[in-house]
Amino acid sequence: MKESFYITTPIYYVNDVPHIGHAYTTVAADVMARYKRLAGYNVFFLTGSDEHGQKVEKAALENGKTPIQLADKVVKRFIGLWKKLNISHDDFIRTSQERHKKTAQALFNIVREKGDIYLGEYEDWYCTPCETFLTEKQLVDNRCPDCKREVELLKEESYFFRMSAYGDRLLKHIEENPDFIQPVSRRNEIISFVKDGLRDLSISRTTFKWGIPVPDNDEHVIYVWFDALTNYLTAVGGFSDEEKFSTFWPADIHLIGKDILRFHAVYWPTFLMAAGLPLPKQVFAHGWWTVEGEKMSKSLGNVVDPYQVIDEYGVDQFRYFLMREVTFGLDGDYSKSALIGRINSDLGNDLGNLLNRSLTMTEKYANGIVPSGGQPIQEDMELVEMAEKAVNEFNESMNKLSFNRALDHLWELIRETNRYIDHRAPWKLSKEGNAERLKCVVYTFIESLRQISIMLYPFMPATAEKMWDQLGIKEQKEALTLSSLEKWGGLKSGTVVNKGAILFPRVETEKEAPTHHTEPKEEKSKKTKDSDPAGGISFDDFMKVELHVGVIKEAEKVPKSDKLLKLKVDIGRERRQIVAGIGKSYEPETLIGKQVAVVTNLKPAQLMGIESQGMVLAAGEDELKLVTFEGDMKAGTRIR
Ligand code: ME8
Repeated sequence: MKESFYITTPIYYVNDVPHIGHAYTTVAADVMARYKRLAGYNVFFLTGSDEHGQKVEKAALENGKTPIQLADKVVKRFIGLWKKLNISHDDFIRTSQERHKKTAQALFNIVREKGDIYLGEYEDWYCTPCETFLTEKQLVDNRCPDCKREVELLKEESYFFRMSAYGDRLLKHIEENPDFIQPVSRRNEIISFVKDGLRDLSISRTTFKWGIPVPDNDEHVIYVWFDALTNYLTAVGGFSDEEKFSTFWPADIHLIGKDILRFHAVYWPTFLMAAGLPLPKQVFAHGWWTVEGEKMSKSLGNVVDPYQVIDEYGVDQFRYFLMREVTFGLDGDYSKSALIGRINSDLGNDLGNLLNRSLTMTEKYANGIVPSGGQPIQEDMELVEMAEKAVNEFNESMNKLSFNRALDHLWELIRETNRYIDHRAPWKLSKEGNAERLKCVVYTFIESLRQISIMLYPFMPATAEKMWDQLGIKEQKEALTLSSLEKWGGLKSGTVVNKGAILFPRVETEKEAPTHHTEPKEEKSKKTKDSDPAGGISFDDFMKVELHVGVIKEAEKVPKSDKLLKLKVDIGRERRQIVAGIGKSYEPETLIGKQVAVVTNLKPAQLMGIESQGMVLAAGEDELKLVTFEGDMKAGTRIR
């Protein structure tokens, strides 16, 4: 029987619409769920909505709605977003559902029967927006330490949970299970919180009605965190479906943001201990997103709407950015320029370009049919070994939820495969008529792409599926599993590739608009004035032009132009995209590896809509010859 894997996100409040923070946790959980399915697990992936409590009741009132009307409306926004984001949850739980009411009441009863819930009187500070009780000591200037808003002093009859009785047991559990709370810095925070001593917890309210009634005393509703946390049991049949429950409980991972760690790592485990239920295996608290360096807030008007980002940049682009940009567990900053940078460089230049050129060459040199691998030699084996290493490191990182590290390893393989193509130069092998080597090289880079597409799948499922289509392996189910990566060569020879549309079109930025072709007139006349009237320029003027040795890494024709070629040129510190008018004199393939002279400080220009970030020097009118060097020169060497 398949091993099970149960992962959850927080259930989100319905008094607010979804933003990038909610998208982040849910995408991360989706990545993990997809990864585990790929690895053959029986996965249950849960997300949902937290609908009860004073906050929702208030928000509904302000909107002229009943709480359930508000919840119904906002839930649609969440469900719609998950669909748009390709979230593959197995269930969406709403705490207003009857199935959940039963579980929450059952848990309450069990703990009460055990003697760990008692009726008392409650007097404490309460922060309504955060749904949090605070001790006098926790207040900062008589305000909530988290949201800095005013707190209320509440005095009412309340049921209490005897949390104080579980501090030692909880501490022991945390210490004996190093993975229980992750990452480690967060674990230490919780340890010191528990060591300070746990107080009994008020778990019911009489001051509002929008909640689950306490069994046998409907003057009280169950406190929202006792209600909300129980959702994790409801969805896997807690107290109702023994078979399902024993399959999936305890949960493998509760994935949450660091804001709600205490509820998950202190309250929740003590409730479960009192009920005699096993504890979740891990609570993982990720970091916090800011936006362009600022805290995200409605009043600042900088809340990032995921719907908008997806419409503008694409769903997989957004998913990739979220998972790649920050170390999972640490805080991160969202900015448009960082997102565009990732799309253009990692996705466009590295991945998109690799797929595109690989398929073009498979069509050109192998009639679009994956050849047999033939006899790999040392230089092919280097890539094979690199792939093996990337797969191992990828898996290791994924199992630690180090998503950005996993992507780093994957991108090392992508870049290495691009380099492999540069060095093995299939166009040369073709010219030399070396059919055997050519077959082997084509097989090697296509098989590498298959492996890449599988590792990419949890992060960018729609892209991976497009790649499978283009690689012709969509129907080869056995070639699309994680275990197929354990051995090189899962791609069948004879597979017919099917080159499709470019996956990641470049995102033009505002900065790219001005070019030297549209330079304002005043600037031009000023330059003329500055130049030497005797007809020469000074040495200093000449030195203003930065010239460097560049090595051409990629070259392709610009569509609809017989003159222009799009080059990728290594200039030492970076790779530049340069559009050069040498298409009538050179075939793109013959240029790879050539050392050329590059003007590197020209303002970028747009040529037929393509950005050119420099100029390659050549001589001649019709028949152009590139300026090259007598000996071997390193990319980036200054020319003077
Ligand atoms: O707390 N950066 O719901 P909630 C990163 N209903 N993640 C963020 C974020 C940000 N700026 N903002 C929100 C609740 N999140 C309770 C949970 S669970 C039994 C009950 C994410 O709608 C992050 O996962 O306030 C955080 O924990 C969650 O949204 C809070 O969502």
